[in-house]
Amino acid sequence: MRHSCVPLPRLARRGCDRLLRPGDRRRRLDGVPEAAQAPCEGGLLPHEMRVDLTDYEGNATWAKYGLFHLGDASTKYRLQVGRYNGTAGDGFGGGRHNGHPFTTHDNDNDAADANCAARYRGAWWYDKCHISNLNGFSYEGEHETYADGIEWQPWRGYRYSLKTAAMMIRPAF
Ligand SMILES: [Ca+2]
Repeated sequence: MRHSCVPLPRLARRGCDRLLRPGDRRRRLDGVPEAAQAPCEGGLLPHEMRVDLTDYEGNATWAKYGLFHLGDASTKYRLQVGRYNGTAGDGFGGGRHNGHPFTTHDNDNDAADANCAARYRGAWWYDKCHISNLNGFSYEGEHETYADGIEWQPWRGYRYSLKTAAMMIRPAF
């Protein structure tokens, strides 16, 4: 998992400081794209994220988030995601993943008694447990087991493992 933010060159850092100071989430400036109103935490650049998904029947869909930020290792790579739009449905919505740290089969940081990564054969920002599981097992389409494939529940539900899933991140301004 790569960190979602990159250090800014000096010029861009000045721009970020002009937008928002660390910890300042309220200050707004005219002409600044909405996504750039996200916190410039520690002088790091706010990012947006797009998810592209396909199934085995030739369908494609997408979800875009105007706000995407991962915390560093000290936060266990806590996810901040919001401002959804798209055709796939919001697979990070409903408070299920936003604000949660990352869980793997050997590092349980989720909100469930069990380890969601072990139970659902993935690694993700689990709550207890998920409405998306893009690191799940590749069953290549429909499967009998529950929610342990490459799932995006709002689109194909909990018993369909997707053909492809791509998460793309770029600076938000
Ligand atoms: Ca747990």
